[in-house]
Parts: sequence; C-alpha cells; structure tokens
Amino acid sequence: MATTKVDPKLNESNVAKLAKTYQGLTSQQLIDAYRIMFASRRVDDREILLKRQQKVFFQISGAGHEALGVAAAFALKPSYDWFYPYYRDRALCLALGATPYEMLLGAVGAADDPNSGGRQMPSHWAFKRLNVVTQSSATGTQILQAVGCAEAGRYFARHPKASQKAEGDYRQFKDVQFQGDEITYVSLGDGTTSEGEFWEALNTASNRRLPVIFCVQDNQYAISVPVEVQTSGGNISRLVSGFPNFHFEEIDGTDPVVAYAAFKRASDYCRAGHGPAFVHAHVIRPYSHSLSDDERLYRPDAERQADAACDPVPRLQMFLLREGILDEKAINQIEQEVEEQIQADADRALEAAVPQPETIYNYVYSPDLDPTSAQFETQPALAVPEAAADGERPAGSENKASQNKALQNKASQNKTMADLINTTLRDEMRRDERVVIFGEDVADASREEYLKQKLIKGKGGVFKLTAGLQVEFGSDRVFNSPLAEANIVGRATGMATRGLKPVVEIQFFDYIWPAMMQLRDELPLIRWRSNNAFSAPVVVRVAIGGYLTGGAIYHSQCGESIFTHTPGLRVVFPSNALDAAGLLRTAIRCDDPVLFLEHKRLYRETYGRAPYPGPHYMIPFGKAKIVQPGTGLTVITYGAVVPRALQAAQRLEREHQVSVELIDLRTLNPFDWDAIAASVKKTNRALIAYEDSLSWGYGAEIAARIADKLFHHLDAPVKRIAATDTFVAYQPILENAILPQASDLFRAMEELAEF
Ligand SMILES: Cc1ncc(C[n+]2csc(CCOP(=O)(O)OP(=O)(O)O)c2C)c(N)n1
Ligand SMILES: [Mg+2]
Repeated sequence: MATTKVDPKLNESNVAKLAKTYQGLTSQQLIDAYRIMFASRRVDDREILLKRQQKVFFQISGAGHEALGVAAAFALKPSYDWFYPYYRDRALCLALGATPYEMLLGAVGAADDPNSGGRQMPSHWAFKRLNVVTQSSATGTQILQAVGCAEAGRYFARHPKASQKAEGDYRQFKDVQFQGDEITYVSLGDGTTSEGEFWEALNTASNRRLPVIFCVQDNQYAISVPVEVQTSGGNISRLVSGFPNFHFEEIDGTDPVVAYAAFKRASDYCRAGHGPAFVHAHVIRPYSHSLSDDERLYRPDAERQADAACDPVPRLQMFLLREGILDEKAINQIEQEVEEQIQADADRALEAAVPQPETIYNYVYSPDLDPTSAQFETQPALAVPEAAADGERPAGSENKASQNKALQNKASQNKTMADLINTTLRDEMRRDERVVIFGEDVADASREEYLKQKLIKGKGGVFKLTAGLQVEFGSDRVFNSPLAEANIVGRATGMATRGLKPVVEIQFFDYIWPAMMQLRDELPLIRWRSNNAFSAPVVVRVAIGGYLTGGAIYHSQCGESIFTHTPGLRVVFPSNALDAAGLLRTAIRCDDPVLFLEHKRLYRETYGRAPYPGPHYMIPFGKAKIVQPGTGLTVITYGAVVPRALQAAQRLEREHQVSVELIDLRTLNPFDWDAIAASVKKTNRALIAYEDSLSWGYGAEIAARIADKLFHHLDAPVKRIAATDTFVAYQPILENAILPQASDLFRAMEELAEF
C-alpha cells in the first residue's frame, strides 16, 4: 500500500521525537505501520459489510494478525524476496505494496482481480509484481512449495546461465529473476502445523540450510479447535526446537516493534546463508474464523475479551500517542483518509467488470505453448549414434569411416524403454540447464565421495532409469529426496514456479497418494487459479502397473483416471520405447504439468524396443498411434495392454479372419478423439481395453463419448475389458485372473465381432 509521509505540521512539537528509533523502526515507519494496519482492518470491516449486503460472497479476515504482517513486510523486500502467505496476511500484502482496491476486486470476484480474476475466494493472495505467489485454500500446501522456491533461488545463483531465455520450449515464456541473498517467507496458522507437509518442509529447509522464514501465526485456534488439541504440549516452538540450522523466535506478534526486531534477526540470519528461521508469533483472532463461523459457540466472553485487550490496532495507536509520535488529531486524520480511500475503492470495485463465462477455459493449460501442435512433431533420426548426439567423439580411432560404421551399428541396436527414457533425460539435461531431477533413490549415490573414489557404481533409481545422471550432471541437478512423496511434488511445484524444470520421480504409483494434495489441489491449478500469473510445468515420472508376477497389491496399481479427471494435468502413458522417448521430450519441453506414467512391465520388455531416435525426437500430445489398421472392429487401449491386445488381434485375424484396428492412445489427457471417431465410423464396433479395474475407469469416459457422439455409427454395444474390481493379488494364479490377459481380450473381441 502506498504510504503517505507524515506531515510534520501534524505534530510540530514532536519533530525531535521522530528521529528516535524503536528496535530499528523509525517513527515514520511506525506511522506507516499504523496506516497500513488500520487500512487492513477497515478493508476487513468493509468486506464484512458487503457480505451482509450479499455484494461479496465470502469473507475471512486478517484481524489481529496485522502487526505481524506489517513487521514482516518491513523486514523483507517486495519484488526481491518471495512470499507464500496465507489468508490472514492481508496487512503483510498491503505493506508489501498491494492496494485495498486490488483486495476489494478480489472480494467482488472482478475480472481484474489480480489474485485470481474472480476464480478464488478473497484473501487468497497472488501479486505477481511483488513476488507474492498464488495460494490455495488447502492449509499447509504452500509450505513445501516455499521450500522449492528457495531451492530454485539458490540453484539459479549457482547456475546463472540456466536463467537465460531460450526459444522453442517453455523457457521462452518463463522469465527468471533471482537474487543471491533472497529469502522466501511462508506463513501458516497454529492448526496447520499439524499437517505432515509442515514437518516435511521444516526437515528439508533445515537439512539444506535454505533461506526460508517460517512464520507460524498462533491465534490459538483452528476454527474451533484450540492449540493444545493440535499441538502436544500446546506450544509449537517447543516441538520444533530440535531442528538443526534454524534461527528460532517466539514473540508477541501483536507488537509491531517486537515483531519487526524478530523478523530483522531472522532475515539477517537467512540472508547471511546460515539457514532457515522460525518465527512463532502469538496473535489474536478478534473476529470469528470467517463469516461462516460464530466463535461465541466455543469461546466464552471472558476469553474473547482478553484477546480484545491485545488488539494490535488500538495498541499501536496508544503507543504512538504515548510516545508522542502522533497526537489524536493526526491519528484521526490518518483514519479519515483511510476511510475515505476504502469507501472510494469499494464503490469502484463494485462497479468493476465481472469475468465473462466464456473465459472459464482460459489458462487451464498454457496459452503460449500447445503440446499438441506441430512444433512437437519431429521424425526419429535414422541411426543417430548416441555418443555423437552432442558432438562427442569416441576416443582412440583415427579411421572415420569405420568409426561411423561402428557408431551406426550401435545406434541401430534396439533399446528398451528404460534405456530410451534414461537417454532422453540425459539429452534434455545437456540441452537445458534448468532441468533438475530428484525423487527417492534417483541419485547414483548421495555420498558422492564414494563415486569420486570409484568405490561404487551407483544406483540411479530402483529401476535404474536415472542411472549415470548424477555422475554426469552433478549433485546439484540430480539428487535424492527424503522418503516423502508430498515433499517431492510440493518442492517441484515451488521450483517450477520460479522457472526451473523439475523432472521428478515417484517410485511406485501405489505410493503416489501422500502427494495427492499437491497433485490435485496445487500443481495442475497454479496457472488457472492465478489467472495465468503463475505456472508450474513440472514433469512427474511415475512407475506404474502390474503383470509383474508377484507385484501384488502395492506394486501393481494403475489408477490413471484419477488424474485424467484433474483439469490442468497432462497425462501420458506410452506403450513402447520410441513413444516413451518422444513423449518424454515433449513433456519436458512443454509449458504444462505432466504426469508421465511408465509401465514397469514395459521397461525392459522385448516388445516395442527401438533404436535411439536422436536428441530432438518429439511426439505431440493427443496423437494416437494406429498400431495396426483394420476394418472389423476398433480396439482402443494404451500401456501394457497394447502388446496383449495386439496378440489377441492377430489371433482373431488368424482364427476368424476379422481384422482389428488397434489404437494406442499414448496420451490420456489430451486424448485423440479424432482417431477414435474415424476408426469407429469405419468399423462400427468399439472395445476399450485397459489394465485398471473396470468400474469408473478411463474406459468409461471413452465408452460414454462413443455412445453419445457415434451412436448412429454403431452396429454393437460399446464394450470394455479391464481388470476385475479388486486390487491385484500376489499369487500369480490370482494376478492372472485379475488383470486382463490376451485370452480375455481375444474373447471380448470375438464376442464383439460376432454381435
Ligand atoms: C487441508 C485443509 N483442511 C481443512 C481445511 C478447512 N480449514 C480452513 S482454515 C482451517 C483452520 C486453520 O487454522 P489455523 O492453521 O490455526 O489458521 P487460522 O485460521 O487460525 O489463522 C480449517 C480447518 C482446509 N482449508 N484445508
Ligand atoms: Mg489458528
């Protein structure tokens, strides 16, 4: 918020006092603080009024937290440091430079609301120009993202060339700015410290000595649940005090002088590179949790009155009067100016244009780079030697002709899907210094001295997909995460928001669920909910699927439709080595978040091996592959069912002379409806085959669309074949019965052909 210099005429007798400072805060800053804190409270009050008049639709206040927010903003630098606030941080945002008008635009849901363009509730802050990053309503998801943000700042400081713009991929649209001594601020309430992600974030910030200030705003309640129920012993400071490398503060957050001093010490510590800081601030919540809550139901009057006695706004007013910094007249003048401004801002916000319904699809995906476009369509290079891809020469050979021949022979060797994924990762890391890889066990060895001393070979992933990458690119770019899936996706989201390209690995699809909040409520939504102010084009590689003979319940799961049901997330599921290479490259270069599903059974399968297609081979998303053309019926499938369906189709042709058109979708979101429609119009019969359990699976949507759009072309009901509605069992006899086999597919095709 623009602050007004105090008019010395306001209080001529006290000019001398203005020179005095309070823990480093000047009198002028305290006057500014009062103006902002008062404005913050009055914006809350105005919104409450508007809510009662049904002119705004939700209200949550920053009341009681104002002194803390202003103090943090004064100790930090807008547009330089980074901010992951939460909904009580109205005063912080105003002190960083947001305006009451912008906030009121959010309250009415105006098209020009800078936070979200009317997509999010009010007080879900995002101010791109101030480095205030979009936040959600999910308590605690911002904390790991803040850690990732701090990691990105450090990465760019160490790899400044990585920040450069480049044409032809997401970097063209992703400007990077960083400062060598920047800090990331993240705040949360006392209740939110109960979320696991809070602890995961503290652990990583501590371990990596990251410049993050964690600010816990402890108003003693999480809606109606008091702090002693959330936090064992009732004091979060006590619980976190064992984390190494931290600077700790526990303060009265209703006093701006005390809070400023604490944030100054914390920020000095972080800027100097010592590690993170933890500011535990005791504040009050003089209004109920939100306008949907009535705290009188669970807080007696006496407790509420005790809170009110610590209200930071009247407290600062008293302080200014007592110190003779302002007199009553000057205070009245400030308050009147603020009131008038907010009245004018509210009137203007109520007149502001609202978003148009036809804009709802804007920014679900990048408006700049379309991964379905021809830009992502290249041909595999014929016999490109892997080693020559980046100009390397094999050592020790003078004879160029024989050298080339040897390389070509090598290149024409068929590679597995695992090989080509590894090679694609390597090529892209060479090409783009923003690519970083992390996850569980993905490094060759975290104890890199073992590698340097050549004592060990290195691991590089439980399936060895990332083998050799740490050795080639260093531990800054390829490293192990803790065993914590939310940690992986949350940090990656923060990093990508800053312009890095994290290509992270979830070791088994079966264990993706701790990351579900990040994968559902955060990563795919960063762009849409901020109305394109922010984006996070992360690639999440996941080993998926069964047919493993003994994989059992927790190493065989599919479940892709859970993610194709999430707008904003691209979902890719290749069935062979060449497609994996081409699609992974598109995933890495594109500007959207991508869930890249790699079938474990296909990693080293003989089916679908291919020569190395060169370092630029790409396949656009949304383009199916006709595995074999046919006229009798259409089979639509993907992943490990493709080779099984092919086997069944060949048998059908042999035994019944029915030719099957086999479609491998390759990408599930977007998916190639045109290919499906063209085929079904030709064959008039459709079978959708997938490995996941039958009901509510991916095939349900395809079947429904065919029934809806192609009804008049059908000669038979649309059929599905999939796993049983159970999990996958360990004993191979059971596994075979549960997962769709070539024989099941054959029978389904036979039945459909005969209908
Ligand atoms: C993950 C999640 N669970 C539940 C909620 C509903 N909810 C919104 S705010 C809130 C209480 C938060 O309390 P606290 O962290 O102490 O912050 P405060 O509101 O007191 O500042 C709850 C339970 C939510 N938004 N997100
Ligand atoms: Mg609270």
